[in-house]
Amino acid sequence: MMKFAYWICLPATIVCLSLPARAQQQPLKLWHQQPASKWTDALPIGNGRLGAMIFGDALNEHIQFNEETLWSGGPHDYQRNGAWKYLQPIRQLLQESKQAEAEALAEKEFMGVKYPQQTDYDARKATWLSKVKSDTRYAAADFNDASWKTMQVPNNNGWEAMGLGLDGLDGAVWLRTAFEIPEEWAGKNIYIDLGRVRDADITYVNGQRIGSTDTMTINRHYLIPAAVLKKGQNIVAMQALNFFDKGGFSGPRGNQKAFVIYPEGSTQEQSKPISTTWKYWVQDDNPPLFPRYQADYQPFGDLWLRAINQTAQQEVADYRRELDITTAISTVSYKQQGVIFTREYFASAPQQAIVVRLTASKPGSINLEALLKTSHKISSTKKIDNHTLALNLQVKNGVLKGASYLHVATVKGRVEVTDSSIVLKDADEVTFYLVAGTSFKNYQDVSGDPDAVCKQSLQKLAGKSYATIKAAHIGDYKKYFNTFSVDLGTSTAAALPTDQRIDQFSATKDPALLSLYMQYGRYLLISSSRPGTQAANLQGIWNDLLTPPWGSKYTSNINLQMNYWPAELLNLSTCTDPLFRLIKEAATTGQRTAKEHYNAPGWVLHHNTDLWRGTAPINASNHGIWVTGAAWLCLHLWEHYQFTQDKTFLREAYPLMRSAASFFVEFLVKDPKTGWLISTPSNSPEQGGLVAGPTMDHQIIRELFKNTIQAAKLLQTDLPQQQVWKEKYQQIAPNQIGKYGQLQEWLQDKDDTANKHRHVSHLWGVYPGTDITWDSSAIMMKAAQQSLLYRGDGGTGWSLAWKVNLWARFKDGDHTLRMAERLLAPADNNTGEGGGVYRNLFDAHPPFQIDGNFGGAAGIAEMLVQSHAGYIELLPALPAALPNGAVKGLCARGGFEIDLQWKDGSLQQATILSKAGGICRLQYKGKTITINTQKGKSYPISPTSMRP
Ligand code: FUC
Repeated sequence: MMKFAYWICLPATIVCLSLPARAQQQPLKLWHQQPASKWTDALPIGNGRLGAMIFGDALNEHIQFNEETLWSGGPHDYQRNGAWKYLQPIRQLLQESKQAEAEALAEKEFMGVKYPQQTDYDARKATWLSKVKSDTRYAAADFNDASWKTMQVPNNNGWEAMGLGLDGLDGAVWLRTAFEIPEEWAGKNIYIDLGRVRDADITYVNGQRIGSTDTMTINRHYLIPAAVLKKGQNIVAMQALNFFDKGGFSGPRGNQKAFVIYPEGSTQEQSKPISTTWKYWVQDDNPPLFPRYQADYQPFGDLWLRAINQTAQQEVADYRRELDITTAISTVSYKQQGVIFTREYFASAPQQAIVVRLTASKPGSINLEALLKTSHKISSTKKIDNHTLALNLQVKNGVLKGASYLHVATVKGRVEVTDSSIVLKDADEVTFYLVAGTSFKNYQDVSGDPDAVCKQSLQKLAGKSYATIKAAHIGDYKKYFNTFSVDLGTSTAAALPTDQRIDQFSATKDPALLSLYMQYGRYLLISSSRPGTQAANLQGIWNDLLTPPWGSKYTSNINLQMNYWPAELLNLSTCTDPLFRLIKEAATTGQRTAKEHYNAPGWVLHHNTDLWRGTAPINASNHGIWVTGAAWLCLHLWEHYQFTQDKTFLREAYPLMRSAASFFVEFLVKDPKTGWLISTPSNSPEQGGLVAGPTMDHQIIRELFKNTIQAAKLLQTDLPQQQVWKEKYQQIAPNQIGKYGQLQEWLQDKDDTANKHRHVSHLWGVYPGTDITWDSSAIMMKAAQQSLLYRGDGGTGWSLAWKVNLWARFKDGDHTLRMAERLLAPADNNTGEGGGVYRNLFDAHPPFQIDGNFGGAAGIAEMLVQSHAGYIELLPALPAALPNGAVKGLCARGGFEIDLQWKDGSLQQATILSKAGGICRLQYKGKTITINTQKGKSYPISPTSMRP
């Protein structure tokens, strides 16, 4: 081993002074020259518990807000008792290669329990259906629908997303439109095609029923008998029956056309279009609650600030809105009739309040009406006192209640609070404090008092000036944010508005956008996951939909974990606290699932969890039965120890790891064909169906055993178990190389090289795991790389982010950067949405899903430092396009913090801060040095001696 020189034992402070202060040159701001026109243009703020999206309109400001514990559902058991009786039969079917039969049996007997229960639901649904179906007068040709509203169809994202105030609408909705029959078709039977409808429909023409379909996946293709048709105008009326989630016409499946008619005997090619403007009327919006496997995260409300005395005609000039991620303050400023208006917005953690401050350059200029609205149907507003308006609500599909109080403080002017608004006239300055709470106390207890939470928060604000509150917010935020800085170079593009930077982005043109993206990932984590709060869900804490994509819950076959990939690395270790609480709670519910589904000790988590800590299999047996969620989460416990060297933490975390490991001791079975221990039944997320022995599971379980043994050794405990885990470890099916030189995704060599699936599960062992490294097996590493080459460079947001990390682990800096560039591609263009970023830099799956932001931030760091293989490697995957840069505060396993600078593609200088003492092995370009460090000391590395 070669050694290179280093200077030792200089205190960190001296070292910091000796480094050029390069790393924070660029303005870390997102900014735009126009207000948000949609939610993904708006700028997010959050304090871990309360989140808000700032639209920034000058005359009609919209602040959509969330409180992280407002979810549908309620405390209940998710596991299906006695499901374990079917485990062996399912395994047997898989062993006999009867996958379809295994999935069918598992679907029937092995999935978790829905809430509310299916049996009650079926009866209630039948009663409801017979009631709504019996009233068909709206189908008649001569029914007068003049008072109905109109809707443009189809609505791919449901009628909820049409801006018609129909968010959360389930039930029976009538839709009507007219169509004309060309004369030459007279006397013919006519086909009408209407595309798909969520969820069921009964369709009539001129009052006659022409068809009905009760699944959302099939195109509505109905024959209208000639006898039903009239000369000239005909009326088609549909009763759409929507039981849950999105509703209405969802467009045709495949290449079919929708909203067309054509005579029997001809084809769709000869069709004529009919109107896509339909009248609609909600007949019944109260269907029985649809049983769901898990709950949905809910939006809370909307604060609107509407200008009075100023009309849209009065021109707004010099408009700018921005988000400064160094202070976590968003600002809007504009000029109107010579007056400069400025607003500041932040989510204060010390005060547990969202603060909105309005000022104007001319006294008495602020005139507005503030309204609190919500999409929750069961809600009301009321005046609390002369400065406070309250919003109370109750979620429809669950037990939780919420309250939000809006308190206003003004300088000069008049304030009038009614039960529905706060009106301000002629004020000099205005400050709003928005607080919120729910009845959630923990996943088993919903006895909280939301009004009391709001009152308490307001009390804490009493007597404090805006300046004090703002200063405390900045100080508090900076404690997290200032632990890390990065400079990847800059250019003139850095001065452009964020949307323009995104539109023209490449790493060479605008390297500063990459560092902004990295820091934005940290901003989003600090804003959505702080000690004491809930873990960041699929959308962090930001959500405006009652039925958000995938419930905006916690998907644990990649997405939840990816949210925390940057936490340790990017010096936000304490932001993992909510994840660890989630793990602890899921370990309790997961024990019941382990017992009832597998008759096994320990805990298990399948591919999703929610606020109520569901751990049983959900959705469908072909992908919901996937057993390694808990094991994967345990890696985060071990990583926290690795990065912090905190033994007290390890002592608390160890029982969770031990419990997860004890599950697999029981669960793994011997494959009769190979003799290896395999994981069955399970799935390689989320493809290939229910199988025996997916590679990913084996990598995760090996990692779990390995880390649990190491933890037990450190804690000097469980000697006999260590031996058992070791034996099991050795017998687990190994990684295998298949006939295309690929790393096999399954036990059998059946990979399809044309498969472009977003999940690259079998590469888990490369990242985030350590099952495959260049040191342990270069051959396997190459096979993994080959697999990724086959999979290609495309993907959803999070999939791209995973590929950033993987290419960094393969140490191909240029490919890593290429993936990062794709992750930063504009998601939102005129032709639709793709994986990339929205105008507010939120990650696009699409739709918005925050994991890509976090995974991407971690992946950029993996280009600069890696520490998973027993040593710290500096600049392991530096791309040619980023030859110069600096980073400070990047963390490495072993309890080290690293500052480094590079120039012309080579390391210039590095400093290693040892936070826990102990041996530090450093590698750069194949050279390794070992430093015996002391806790609290910094070790600058000599630049001259590091060149190869
Ligand atoms: C998994 C992924 C999807 C999405 C969802 C939340 O099911 O396969 O792409 O990210 O989680």
